[in-house]
Amino acid sequence: PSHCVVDIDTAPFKGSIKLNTGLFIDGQWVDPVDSKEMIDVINPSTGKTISQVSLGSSKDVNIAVKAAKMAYKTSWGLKCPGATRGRLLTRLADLIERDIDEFAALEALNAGKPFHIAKAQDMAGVIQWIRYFGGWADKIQGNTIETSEQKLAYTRHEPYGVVGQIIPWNFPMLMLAWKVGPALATGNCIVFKPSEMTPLSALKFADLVNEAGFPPGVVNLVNGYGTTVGQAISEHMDIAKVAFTGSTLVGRKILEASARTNLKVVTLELGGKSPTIIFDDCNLEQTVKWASLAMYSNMGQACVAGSRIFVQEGIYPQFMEKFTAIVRDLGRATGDPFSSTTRHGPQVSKVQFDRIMGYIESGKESGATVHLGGARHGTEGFFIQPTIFTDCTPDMKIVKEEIFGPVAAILKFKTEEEVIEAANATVYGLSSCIFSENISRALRVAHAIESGSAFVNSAQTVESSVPFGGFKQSGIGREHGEYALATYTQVKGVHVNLGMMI
Ligand code: TXE
Repeated sequence: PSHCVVDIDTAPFKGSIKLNTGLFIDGQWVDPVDSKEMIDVINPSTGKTISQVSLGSSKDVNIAVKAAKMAYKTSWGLKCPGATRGRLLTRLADLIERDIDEFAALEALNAGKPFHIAKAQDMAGVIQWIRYFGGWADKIQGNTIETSEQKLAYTRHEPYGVVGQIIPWNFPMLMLAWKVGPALATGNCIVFKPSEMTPLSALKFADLVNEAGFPPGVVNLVNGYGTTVGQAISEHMDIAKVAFTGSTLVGRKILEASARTNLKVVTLELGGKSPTIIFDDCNLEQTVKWASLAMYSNMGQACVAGSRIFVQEGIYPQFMEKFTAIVRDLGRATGDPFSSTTRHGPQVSKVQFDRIMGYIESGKESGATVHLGGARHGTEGFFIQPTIFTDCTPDMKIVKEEIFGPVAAILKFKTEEEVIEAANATVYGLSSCIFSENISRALRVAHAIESGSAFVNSAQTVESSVPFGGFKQSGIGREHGEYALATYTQVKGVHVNLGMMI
């Protein structure tokens, strides 16, 4: 059967990992209804196939939604006390922690993340997020509302029922945790699709959902392509809400699908072209490190990547000298994700590699200067050197479009007013970083930038408790914190007559 168990030898990581490669529906591993085709899962460090997983279709989505509906009616949602949901989420977090090395190895193998970073950051985040939302599960509360003495009015925050979740490849487990945590805490059942490029860690996750003791059908996984399985989730009449992280292009398609079908609630976490703004009065030693992290962490494949770096002219030469040294060091730490000295791995796929190389070419053609990098690293796999472009102007593609790779565009500025205007001259609005030791100025600029997150004298330090999401075309809705609960519940106003007569 296609839902076989594969043994993945992750040497030099110790041991091998057993994975079910089928679809996880109603608490069981099953074959797709139709297709006997499989999806090749590629190791981006080598370009070679690691394994194959089942390829689902809209028919499998239908079956998964039926199972989720049944679970919602019988054993989850309002049928299951919040404390029980919380305990299951906590148990799930504990099991993920037990197997953290295997998860980190799968992320390293399939997504090209340096193993030690996948463990200390991605997986630590996954555990934190699931625990955090486990803590919310018995604290979902409505309000009583003062109306008149003859009336009791109150609100209930009820789950939607079945929600769909479409997961990207840049943080396969972390993005899953961001979505699964609040959905389960609030009592929803889930049908989710991992990215077809990075499905391996989600397969292991599904096994742990069973081991933790979630009722069958509460969490269902359908592997497949966006245009089939993703589309079927977006169009499904019995899915009441869909959460998506990915490209702005696909985000639009999901909204359109909702408009055409059942007007399901759509939350979107999309692309960005986030500014990093560096003032003359910054703490330079710290700033260059944060700016590098903002731009190059996860090989630039982060929605919040600080890919437009605005540097005030007074500090420009010093900044460039120190920043270049740091990025050059990062370039030297490029290589095998399983090596303990690696800090920069491959891009996730050939498609992404080609896209990014295309942007590097476009930067050169449009007259920007390659200050550092600008080429492939090595001859095998999808590695790209950390790259810095200088002499950039606002009209260039590399300044306007999301590259989603390790490519920074540096822009010089003079005044605060000028940089606010330039930073806001984008259709995106996900994040921003502001560096200045003048706290009044730093906060003034943080407030003036049109973005859903602003990091002052830091970067990428997202928290499970602080809302996260996009202004403008970077998205709709917020993840994390109490705000995420609001996107997984619908509010009912209940009116009780305590003595009104007609
Ligand atoms: O994303 P897609 P791609 C951005 C980034 C990147 C670009 C393209 O700029 O270079 O998007 O990446 C599923 N209906 N981000 O093409 O296609 C797909 O199967 C429903 C930013 O890989 O958006 C996968 O599970 N679903 C981002 C998920 O959408 C569909 C993270 C994301 O893939 C679908 C990733 C459809 N019609 C890319 N088509 C971020 N915000 O962090 C595809 N999918």
